[in-house]
Formats: sequence, structure tokens, C-alpha cells
Amino acid sequence: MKTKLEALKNQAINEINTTQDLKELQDIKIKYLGRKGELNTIKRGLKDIPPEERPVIGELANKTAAEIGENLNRVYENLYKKSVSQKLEAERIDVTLPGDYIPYGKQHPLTATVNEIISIFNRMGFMLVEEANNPEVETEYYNFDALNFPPDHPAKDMQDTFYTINAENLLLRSQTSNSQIREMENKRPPLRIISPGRVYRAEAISSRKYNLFHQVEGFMVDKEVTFGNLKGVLNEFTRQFFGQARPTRFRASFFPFTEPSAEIDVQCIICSGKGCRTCSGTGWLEILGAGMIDPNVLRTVNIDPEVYSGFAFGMGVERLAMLKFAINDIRLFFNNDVRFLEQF
Ligand code: 2U9
Repeated sequence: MKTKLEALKNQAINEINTTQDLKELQDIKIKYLGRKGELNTIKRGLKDIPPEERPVIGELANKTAAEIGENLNRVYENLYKKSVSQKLEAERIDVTLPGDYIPYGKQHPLTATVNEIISIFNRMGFMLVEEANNPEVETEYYNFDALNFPPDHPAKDMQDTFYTINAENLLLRSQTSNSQIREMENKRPPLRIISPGRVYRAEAISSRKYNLFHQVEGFMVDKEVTFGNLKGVLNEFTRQFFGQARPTRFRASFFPFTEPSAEIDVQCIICSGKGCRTCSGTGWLEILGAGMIDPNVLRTVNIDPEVYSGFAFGMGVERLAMLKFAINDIRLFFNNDVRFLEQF
């Protein structure tokens, strides 16, 4: 029995010392010291040897187990330390390496321009239109009829406006005025609303024209709103948008939805009125359209034109951004060329 225990111990220690693997070490532990392991098998056999030998052999078996245990612990500690240092070595981080380049996103120049226009009008008390009142797909009624367009107006022609093919009367709006009609239907004066958005027109594409563009329109309706109020608001807008007070001029014009109507020019921001290529030598740049809301439009939304009056205005965002940032081709806004976009 003694020899058997001695041989078992030597075999175990030999296996423990040759393994390089923690999992294997665990298997060795189970093999020798586990409940059904070699040592327990021997201990169970103690009942078969003469009683006087049992304490000696029993003690020897315990000593053997203790020695195997000590060796297991020692090798475990070594292998564990080795595996930790291998892991640390493999995961070593060189903190002196340069970091990865993470490009920052920027606002698109049109988004930035729309946001600036909105905040100028916000500061003058104009509220942003409700999203639900600002759809891009619209009926003929809100895009044209409610705005006092006569039934045979050329803008209603399919040459100029995109109509949907599978729903009668549905079109892509050609101006954001639809949202202003919807706001006036829902709400009662006094009202000051600003509505930005995309509009669509069936244009031949060129450096100045595109199939879609962005507008900001606004209106004010209250008792005793005058053309003087309109001039004051638009002159203040021009001053804030172009960064300094410049002369403006209001030229008589015509729109179905306003009477009287005007187109508004600002003194050329490039040549200050001397005449250059940007202003085609005139010294003036057209930046806005506006007028007093036609009484027919007010009546359509059940606002009494005998009691209330209002002004409205509209502007093309691409045109304003092109003037402000000296951009010479409208298509640059829609191509999404990073070399263009990263300049803003
Ligand atoms: C309602 C009543 C009146 C909005 C207006 C203009 C004049 C105008 C153009 C500027 C350049 C369109 O983007 S553009 O091509 N807009 O000239 N827009 S008055 O008048 C309204 C709007 C809504 C209910």
C-alpha cells in the first residue's frame, strides 16, 4: 500500500509539473483528489487491510493528498501569473500612438440658412408653423384655389407643377403658402407665423433653377396691420440677415394672393450699388416678394377683411444662401460633394 501511495504521489507530481495549462491542471486535481479520484479509491480500500496497519496507511494517504495539494497550488499560482502577464502583453495599449481621425458632421448650408431666417423672425414674434399644417404633398385647393389663383392660371399647368399620377388633385406643393392657409383655418388673429419648407416646380435644371428648392414664407394678421408694418419687418430682417443696414427698395409687382404686391431689392452686397456681375450691373439684388394679403384669401379662411388686415412675404432660401456665401450654382446644394459641404 505504501509503495502504491508513493507511486501515485510521484505520478501526480510529475503530471502537475509538466502541464502548461490551467484547465489541464484542474483535470489533474479531479483525477487525484476528486470525490471519485485515485486517493479516495485507495482510502475506500482501507477497510480491506489489517486494522493495525490502517492508522499508518490512513495518515500516509492524508500526507500524500496534502503534498499533491501543495504542488497543485504552487503550479496553479505560477500558471495563473503567466496567463495574466500573457493577456496583459497581448492587450498592451500604446498610449503614445496618434488617435483615430473622427470627422465631425456639419450643418448643411441650407439648413443653417433656414435656421438663421427662422430665428430672426422668431425674435420679431413670429411662431413656427405647426408640422401637421406643413405638408409637401398637397391638394390643388390649398396650393392654388384658396390662394386666389384663377382656375386657368398658368402655374396650375402640368408644365409647371408636379401632379401625382394615382390620386386626383394631389400635387407636390409649389410654394409653402398651403401651410399658411391651414394655419389661418385653425387659428384666429392676432397671428404671426413663419413657415419654412421644400417646394417643387417642374423647371429645366440650370445653375439657377432646380426641381426642388426651399422657401420661407411668413404672414401677420391683426387689426390695423399696414404696409408700413411690412416694410419695418422686412427691413429689419434684411439688416440682420446681411449683417448691416443696407438700402432696400420696394418695387410694385403682382401675385394672386396679395394686393398690393411688391418685390424687394437690397443694395448689392458685393459692389454696394456700383454695379457688378452678381447684380448684372443694376446695383440691386432681388431677395423677397411680399404684399398685403388679398381680401379674397382672408374671406376663404373666414377672417373678415373689414375687421382684419395682414401682410405676407416669401423668399427663396437657395437664392439668399447663394448671395450670402457667393455660391454660383444651385446644384451644389444638392450634389452633396464633401469638398463643397465642408467649407461651411
Ligand atoms: C397666404 C397669403 C399670402 C406669400 C408671398 C411672395 C410674395 C413671393 C416668392 C419669393 C421667391 C416665391 O421662393 S420664391 O420663388 N414669394 O414673392 N410670397 S407674398 O404670400 C402669402 C402666403 C400665404 C395665405
